[in-house]
Amino acid sequence: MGLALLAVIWLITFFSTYFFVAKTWWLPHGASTAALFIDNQFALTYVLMGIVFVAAQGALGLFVWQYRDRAGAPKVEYSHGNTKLEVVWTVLTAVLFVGLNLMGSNVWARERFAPADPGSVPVEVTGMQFAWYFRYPGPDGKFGIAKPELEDPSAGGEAALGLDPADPASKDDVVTGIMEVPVGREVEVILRAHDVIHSFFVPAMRFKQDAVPGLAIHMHFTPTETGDFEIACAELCGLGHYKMHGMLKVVSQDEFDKWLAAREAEKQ
Ligand SMILES: [Cu+2]
Repeated sequence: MGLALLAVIWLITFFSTYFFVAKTWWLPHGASTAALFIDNQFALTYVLMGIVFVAAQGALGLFVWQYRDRAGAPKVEYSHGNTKLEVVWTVLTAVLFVGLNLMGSNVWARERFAPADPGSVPVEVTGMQFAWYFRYPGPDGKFGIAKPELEDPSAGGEAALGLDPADPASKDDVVTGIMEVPVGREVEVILRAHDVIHSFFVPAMRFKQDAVPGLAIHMHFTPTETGDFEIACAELCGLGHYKMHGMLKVVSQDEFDKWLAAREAEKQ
């Protein structure tokens, strides 16, 4: 029985470790400036935790077998633990967790607490059950006022966001259903939510942030490659959560300018 349990524990350990080592279900290719650091931090965390996991499960299997019940086995002795050992592994764990947090906090804070570059591209991203809307400020560089009482999600587009037509700054605002940005330039994301908490997740950009009703959350990222990248809602936000899918198109500056001008022209 001890041997069977050892085999089960080691097999579970082997297979669960295998899928991480073989990268069977892994992150998509990273396409932003923060991706390299985040991926390295991610890998380091997995390697360290993997070593601890394999060592602990290996020892567990071994002990299950070694201390099995058998004829002539010494009488069991129960201990109340070893204070010295407990202090050692608690301190080691604390050092590991705090250390990894401090290492990661820099890139985390850089996207959130440091303001976006003055030349960044502002895009307001609004999550509502169950779609993403993207708003660009237009040639005046200013977002018009959006009023909660004017919001009408069933109408879609500008009306969904509650743009106030009386505000001159809102005249040239462009609202789209896909997000398009130029490559190599910082994108300032202003995150809003209409109804419940959503989470704006762009795996290829290694970008994820909750959108909270009543808050305008400013963050930024810099795409480094052109292409189409998926946007998902990473917060279980209701029955239609599964279809809250969007697209991020990263294009050249030229293409971006043309696209935005065409959206602008459509408004007139
Ligand atoms: Cu959502």
